[in-house]
Amino acid sequence: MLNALFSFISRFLKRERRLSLGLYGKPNVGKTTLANKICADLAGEKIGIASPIPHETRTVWRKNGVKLSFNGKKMNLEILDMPGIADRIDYRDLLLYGLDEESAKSRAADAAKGVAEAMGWIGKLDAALVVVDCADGNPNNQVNMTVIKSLELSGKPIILVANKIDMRSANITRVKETFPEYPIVEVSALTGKNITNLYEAISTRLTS
Ligand SMILES: Nc1nc2c(ncn2[C@@H]2O[C@H](COP(=O)(O)OP(=O)(O)O)[C@@H](O)[C@H]2O)c(=O)[nH]1
Ligand SMILES: [Mg+2]
Repeated sequence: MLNALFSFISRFLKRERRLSLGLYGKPNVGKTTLANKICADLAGEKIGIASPIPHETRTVWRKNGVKLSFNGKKMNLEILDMPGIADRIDYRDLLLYGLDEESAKSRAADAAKGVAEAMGWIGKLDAALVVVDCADGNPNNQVNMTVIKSLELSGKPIILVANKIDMRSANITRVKETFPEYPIVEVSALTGKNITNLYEAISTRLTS
């Protein structure tokens, strides 16, 4: 109790704002790679495993004590790396990645639960990064629209992150045209390109 009080006073004096920040988006857009980059930069260790096989993240991975300090502004983030939101999960699609039938079925069933878990978190978070893959031909898809609308309806501030700008097929113009009402931060979670722009956006646009 006393510890909690000291911690509160110390945070207040340091003007350190707490913010729980969820990463949302379709499977394979690079949420975990981005969460790992953020956590490695700001907390010294990664949060989870990224993979080319869809639905690697099937439950919410959380990391506390992710300290962002930008232009004298201090934030204490909790990063929540969400399972990918998919409008169709079919175990047969996973067979193409070399999984056997049993593993594919179990992965698909867990992934479906993961979608529900991720959507259930929307009401509890302070803010979200909605991650879009610039190299995905169609950012104007049902998943992106549903996630953004749900976050908006819950009154959560959003930063739209256009990821994978390092890819030759990246088309940032299409992402901008699809979401004209949102400022977009373009990054490569893999190479770290422009990641400082994301830290600036979090520290200036998100409040708890
Ligand atoms: N080229 C490129 N690949 C990326 C980038 N971010 C993630 N990836 C790759 O995309 C795949 C899916 O990444 P992951 O982080 O697991 O996606 P998640 O399902 O959204 O969590 C992996 O093979 C990553 O290496 C990026 O910025 N550039
Ligand atoms: Mg993931």
